Amino acid sequence: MIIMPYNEILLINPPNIDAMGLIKKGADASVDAPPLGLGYIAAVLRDNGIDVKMLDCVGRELKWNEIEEELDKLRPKMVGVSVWTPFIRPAMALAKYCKEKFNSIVVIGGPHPMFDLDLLKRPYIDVIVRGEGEFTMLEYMQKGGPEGVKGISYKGADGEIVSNPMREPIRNLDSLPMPARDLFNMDFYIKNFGGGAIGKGTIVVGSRGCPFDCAFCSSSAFWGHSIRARSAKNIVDELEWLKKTYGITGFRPDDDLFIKDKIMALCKELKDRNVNLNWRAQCRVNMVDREMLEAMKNVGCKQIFYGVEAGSQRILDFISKRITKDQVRNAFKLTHDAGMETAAYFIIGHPSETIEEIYETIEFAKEIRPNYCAFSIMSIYPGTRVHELAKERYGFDMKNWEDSFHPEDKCLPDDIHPCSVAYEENFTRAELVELMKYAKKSFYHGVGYRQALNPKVVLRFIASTRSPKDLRVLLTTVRHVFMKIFMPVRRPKV
Ligand code: B12
Ligand code: SF4
Repeated sequence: MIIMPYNEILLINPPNIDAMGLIKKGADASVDAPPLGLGYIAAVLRDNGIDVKMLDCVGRELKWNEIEEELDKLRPKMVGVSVWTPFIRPAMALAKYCKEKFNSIVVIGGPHPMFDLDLLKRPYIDVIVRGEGEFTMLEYMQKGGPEGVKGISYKGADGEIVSNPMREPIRNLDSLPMPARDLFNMDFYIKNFGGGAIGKGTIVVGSRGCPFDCAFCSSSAFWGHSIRARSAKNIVDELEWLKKTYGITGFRPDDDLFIKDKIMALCKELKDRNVNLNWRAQCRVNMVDREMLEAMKNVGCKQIFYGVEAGSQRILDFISKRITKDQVRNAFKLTHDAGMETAAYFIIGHPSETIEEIYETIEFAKEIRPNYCAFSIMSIYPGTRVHELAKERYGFDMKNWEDSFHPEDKCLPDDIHPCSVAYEENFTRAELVELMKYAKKSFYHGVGYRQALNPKVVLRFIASTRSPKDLRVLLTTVRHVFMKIFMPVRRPKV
């Protein structure tokens, strides 16, 4: 039998679940950035002469019937669908549609399928790409089949799951082409970019891998423990191109982890090349110091987001966050001293967490006085220790991740995602939602309203309201301020 290479593919960025008409529009968590993973794969395939089309359902805000119409026109021979757990329902529906209607070869990849190979038991999934997709996909297409292609799992002759060995990580990320942003509706992403203080912008990803093992996160299992970083020159080349092409005024590096040398090199490059962009970054509290924060501030960094996760040291240790409360206090003080705003992310409902520890988190949030504070409930993702603990501690068994869909939930910005699975060891999902709402109210009641009423902040907020998302944040803040003035905040009964 002669095996022919595959020379065309339709890559698909599935829609939010609200596009399926199952929940109210806007109730889904919003996505403010293009799917760069698909962009990188597209760029590598295109450079190697493969015909790549992109169906960017999020960026084009397509409804389900429009997606079907689009697919009926394209009749793809092969599709590559990106699958994140919150998008599993639309992703599987797309895969099924393409297989049943056009008998397409269906390849899936991304952070969900890597840890859920049982998806291959479904008749409409042919291949799962595990880990980095660029060269696995290229080799698979050039070979015209999965046999011997590292990083691939597929159905064997008798329907059993065959997993080839993992592919070695891409060592030199500078050797990758820039993601094919021309295939996305960048106007949508730039308009919806949650920029706030940094204005019109988008994300770049400067590194892959993380040496930490936080219990709720699958990043190091997916990308590996060693950090592979692009050079500062390569990142700034991309930023200059983005500025010239899309007129961005700001950016957000969405790396999992920043290390000081890399940040210092980036700051120097931004300064030497006089790039003049505003930005904000997410850092770990134990990996910042005064010198680094001042260097960031001097080249346009306005805000730093920290994943604090909990106010109880026992919980921080239990989830292997490897930070102390004093490091948190210090990082917030240093960041404010350097003249930047802070945001703190907390999670409620960690494995083994008690009600007292949840209240400790809320009080700690007030103590460190971030300019912005988000509370989420602990969600279970495949490939995490939290998933293992859920199985061990209360017999959690998620055979079918589409079951995680909760259409009854209304979702405010930063609130629970309708498609997330709560960790329910000590509290039910409904109780966790109540506690999360209380945490938010209590924070605004105690601290947030003072920030919100600061005239400088109010003016900046109004000036930077450009998108429906910004407007929603503004209205939520206004509502919280009024709640502070008129409504008492009571602890929920749990
Ligand atoms: C940027 C980012 C966002 C952006 C969105 C950007 C976007 N549209 O992609 C924002 C801030 C909006 C966001 C939101 C959320 N995010 Co997020 N995000 C990231 C982050 C930090 C980087 C993504 C990225 O660009 N990576 C770089 C590119 C190159 O990698 P990639 O996209 O994964 O693609 C590679 C491979 O996965 C694979 N691949 C991917 N798709 C496909 C498809 C095919 C066919 C093939 C062959 C291969 C393949 O090949 C690609 C190239 O190597 C990742 C963490 C991480 N380091 O990846 C989390 C991550 C993807 N997010 C995550 C989560 C949980 C969320 C939220 C649910 C958080 C929340 N509670 O609200 C929301 C969901 C929003 C929604 N509506 O559902 C989880 C997903 C876990 C899971 N199992 O699904 C991650 C992995 C973080 C983590 N470690 O837990 N996120
Ligand atoms: S939460 Fe951040 S630091 Fe922790 S393992 Fe994930 S990427 Fe690494």
